[in-house]
Amino acid sequence: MAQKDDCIFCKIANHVIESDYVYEDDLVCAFRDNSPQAPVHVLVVPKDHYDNIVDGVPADVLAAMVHAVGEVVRICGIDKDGFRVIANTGAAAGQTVMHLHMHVLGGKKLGEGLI
Ligand code: DGP
Repeated sequence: MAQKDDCIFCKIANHVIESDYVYEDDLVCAFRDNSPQAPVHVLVVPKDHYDNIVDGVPADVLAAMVHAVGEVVRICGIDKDGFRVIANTGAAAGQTVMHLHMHVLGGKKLGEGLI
């Protein structure tokens, strides 16, 4: 799997378009959401294109995303207070950018419901 020409997150993850990056390694990067829903709202995305979390994502990429979540919460200082990780999957779940991403949200008391 590689990049997709018309995908905004492919462009951001591979620095074709620059963004407000928080963390990066060989497989993934993390940058601040441009419509933040919490004081800390960061998106963790793979550099290669996968539509969503069940789109045949290799185990090393998934592991790199989970590792990146840990780095993001430490860097942003929300590791102790609690945070939320969300991967909206499909339009019915509110996925608007069809490139796998995990939202990392924190920095305030979050709502208690799941939906
Ligand atoms: P979702 O609804 O789960 O697909 O979330 C997509 C998120 O991506 C949404 O919170 C807004 C954010 N987003 C969309 N386009 C851009 C962009 O060009 N730059 C950044 N930083 N965030 C974006």
